[in-house]
Amino acid sequence: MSKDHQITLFYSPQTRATGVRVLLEELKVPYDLHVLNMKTGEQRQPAYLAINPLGKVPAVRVGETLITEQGAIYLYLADLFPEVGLAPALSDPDRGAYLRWLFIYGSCFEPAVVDRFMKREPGSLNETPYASYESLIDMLDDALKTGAYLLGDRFTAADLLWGIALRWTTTFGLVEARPAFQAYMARIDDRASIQKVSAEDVAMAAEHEAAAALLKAAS
Ligand SMILES: N[C@@H](CCC(=O)N[C@@H](CS)C(=O)NCC(=O)O)C(=O)O
Repeated sequence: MSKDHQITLFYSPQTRATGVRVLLEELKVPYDLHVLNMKTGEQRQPAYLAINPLGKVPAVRVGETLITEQGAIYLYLADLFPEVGLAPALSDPDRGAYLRWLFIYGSCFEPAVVDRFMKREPGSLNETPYASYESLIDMLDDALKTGAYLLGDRFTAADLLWGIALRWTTTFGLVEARPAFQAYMARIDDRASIQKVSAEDVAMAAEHEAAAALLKAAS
């Protein structure tokens, strides 16, 4: 267990790394931010490619353990601090639904949303990893109609992943803002952790834009 080790989050504002920072705030643990300016391409420099050869954030280092991919990071961090209660334990009957939602996110939801964003024909029900966009979104809608959170009354790390993702996908018109989604997003947005990180992201993103503009002007 590497819980006592230093936690470093490789980060860019207003990206998929934002949710991981929110999770760390919810866990109330100290962490270092290693900020990458994507506007100047720092994520594609050799130093960061040594952390994640795909050049994507988030990545997290806990002691000597390096983790990439949102689902894996949420799973690891929430399990590392069980006392906070953001992850059902292995013996808890809710563990199955929790893992399911964490994995559906990366295995089904993101591919479905990216197909829509790229205006790609997704293929038949048995060709896609997510059956159809409609069935996936209906499944999410059904879950959120019956409870405040994905696991009913219980708030977990999976809700941070999904709540934040629904916010950006509905904002970009990739997912329709159904009433259950709106109520869910409002509940998640209300959390102090999100408000703090979002406000800091706005300032950091503006700094990154300015640095990129300076670089461009100098070249
Ligand atoms: N599969 C990755 C995707 C991460 C990802 O797409 N991150 C974007 C930011 S939202 C990124 O790092 N883009 C930088 C680039 O491609 O240059 C995950 O789920 O963690």
